[in-house]
Amino acid sequence: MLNLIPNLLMQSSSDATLATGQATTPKTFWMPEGASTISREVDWVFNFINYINYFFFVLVVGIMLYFVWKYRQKGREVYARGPSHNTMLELGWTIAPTIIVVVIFFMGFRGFVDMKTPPSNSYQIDVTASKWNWSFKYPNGATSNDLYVPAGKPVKLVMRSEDVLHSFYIRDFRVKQDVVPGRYSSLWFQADEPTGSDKFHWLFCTEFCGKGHSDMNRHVYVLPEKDFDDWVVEQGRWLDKIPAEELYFKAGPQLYARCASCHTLDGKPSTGPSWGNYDGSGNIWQRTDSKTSTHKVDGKSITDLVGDGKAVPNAQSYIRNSILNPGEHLVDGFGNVMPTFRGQLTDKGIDALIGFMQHLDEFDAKGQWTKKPAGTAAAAPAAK
Ligand code: HEC
Ligand SMILES: [Cu+2]
Repeated sequence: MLNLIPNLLMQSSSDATLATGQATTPKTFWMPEGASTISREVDWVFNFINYINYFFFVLVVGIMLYFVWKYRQKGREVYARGPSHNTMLELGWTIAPTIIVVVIFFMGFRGFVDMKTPPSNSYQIDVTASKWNWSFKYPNGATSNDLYVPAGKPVKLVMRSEDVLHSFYIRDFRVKQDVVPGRYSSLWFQADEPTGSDKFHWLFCTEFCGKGHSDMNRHVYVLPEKDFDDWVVEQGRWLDKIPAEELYFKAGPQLYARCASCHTLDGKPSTGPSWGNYDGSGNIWQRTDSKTSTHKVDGKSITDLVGDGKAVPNAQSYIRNSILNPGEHLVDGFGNVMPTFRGQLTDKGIDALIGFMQHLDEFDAKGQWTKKPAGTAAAAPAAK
């Protein structure tokens, strides 16, 4: 019963920052310790409803038992009929519950709106659910099977399913959301208290999704922001395991996926210039590497910019610079809207993308590698 009191106090000062080592809400008979900022609101409504239930359970059952005892038949006497109406009583048992239910609605609604509105500075992690796995993808391209999040920062998950309905649930954070094939759903939370890497919160799939459903339990690690940054960089080094000569076809398509929303391969410009031949000057590699290119950058021919003794020594440097400082030189006809990939792509990632551009003829219009590795080196790439 006493649990309600600390929760009430916390609710009233919900913006107060927590001292370290303190859970957001205490463990109760029904709930594990709360560990996210939303758990105060959720637990408060939960406890509120729960204590109302206890109260009325005791009241109703108590009165019932009392009446059973009081009006028991004592002899053979027959009682007269009791009262059939009591206006005050009836008004009371209509109005009081209505008020309680409206209060519950507004408290629940407030929490719901909070849960549905991720702060704009949220750290985004992409989640893919499949039979029977969770995959988490971080902004630098790193992926993991357990979830790692920075402490003290709002985290937004954008989730999709590859096959059937799954449901994402972290009970300690009091967050739960269906993951539906064919659409994106999202969810956010903020956990202020780091777990370290030896403790964790449980993540469950709570939608029965086939025989491996129970294999979808994962760990959620909350790391201090600094440790998290180090972890995500380290985790992002997936590229390091790929040998240099396989880089362009093993890593290229994956990395290109992050450019595909603006750069097509089929020659049709979209937000950015197509990497295919869109202006008669060849594909992205040919037009930057050629000494006779008619490609226009900053209102001039790219040959005035790129080459021995020019501002940019070679095509590789031009492409690298376009990725790290996209606003510095602008392709004619396009606005300065490309985001910088500084800090998101390593040198090896940029190498992979340059290699991808140099071998564009080996990829289909979606960026899938169509060539088999051995024995085809002799065939000259068809001119496009
Ligand atoms: C939001 C859209 C957008 C995304 C995403 C994007 N770019 Fe761009 N990119 C542009 C636009 C617009 C231009 C033309 C203006 C300019 O030069 O900055 C451009 C230009 C370029 C150029 C120069 C092209 C040329 O023909 O001279 C390169 C190289 C480039 N982008 C590489 C990339 C790579 C690599 C990625 C992914 C890692 C990427 N871009 C992601 C919008 C985008
Ligand atoms: Cu599932």
